[in-house]
Amino acid sequence: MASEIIKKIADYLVAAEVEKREVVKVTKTIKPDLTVEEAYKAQELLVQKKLDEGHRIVGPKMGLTSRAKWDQMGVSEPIYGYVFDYMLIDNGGVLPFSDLIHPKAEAEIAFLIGEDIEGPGITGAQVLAKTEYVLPALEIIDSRYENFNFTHTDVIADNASTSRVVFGNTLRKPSEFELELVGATLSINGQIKELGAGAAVLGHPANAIAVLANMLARKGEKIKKGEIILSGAITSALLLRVGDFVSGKFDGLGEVTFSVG
Ligand code: OOG
Ligand code: MG
Repeated sequence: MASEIIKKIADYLVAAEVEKREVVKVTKTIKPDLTVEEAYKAQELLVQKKLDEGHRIVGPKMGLTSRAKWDQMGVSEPIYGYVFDYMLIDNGGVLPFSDLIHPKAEAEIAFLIGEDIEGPGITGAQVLAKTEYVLPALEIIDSRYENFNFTHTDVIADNASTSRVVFGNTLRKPSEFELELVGATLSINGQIKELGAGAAVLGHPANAIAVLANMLARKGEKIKKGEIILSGAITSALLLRVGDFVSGKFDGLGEVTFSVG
């Protein structure tokens, strides 16, 4: 049974998302000594609330898996959260700015999982063997905390800032690539703002999925066949404004775009 205080944290963060309102971080308001275990418990309650409302999980996601993100956010340990069906935006579609608080965009490589992956002890090579396809993605993160100001445990409780995702249309077999060498650019209004390669994500994006499998194993859970999983941003995230046209280009995996309306 979750304690009252953990329920309060989940309610606080769900309300902030629904009301599109930034809030002061949990470790400054509700629970200064929030532990990693309690933070994932709060995240679990938040996820359950969404499931109870009829939303469906697309897959877990990894975050804070590159040096660029660690430097940008001041938090340097990988975390996971969950992407839901209501968060999906079509490639080339519109992100309604008024739906969110202070969205930022990230370029990521996603994995469509072909077979269950159960930790502990999973390696990147094992992940690749169980990956049906890889595809490019843009994640739109929208921390519910003011100024994206949070600690490791705050961001875990906030479902790892997960908000919207645009998947690309090009699905390729992972064996066709050296994913760590896949270059990516992130542009706004035709100007390249960030660039990097798959290796920025824990040396190889499949390593991020392996870390996820091993983290889920601590709770007796696994990565499931059919899930589509973001491996974490390759570069730092870019703050979005109304009217922006955002494009992520990935070598061999095509382009993913959306406009901010
Ligand atoms: C946390 C979420 C990070 C990623 O890809 O690193 C994330 C944040 O930066 O607000 O999704
Ligand atoms: Mg991300």
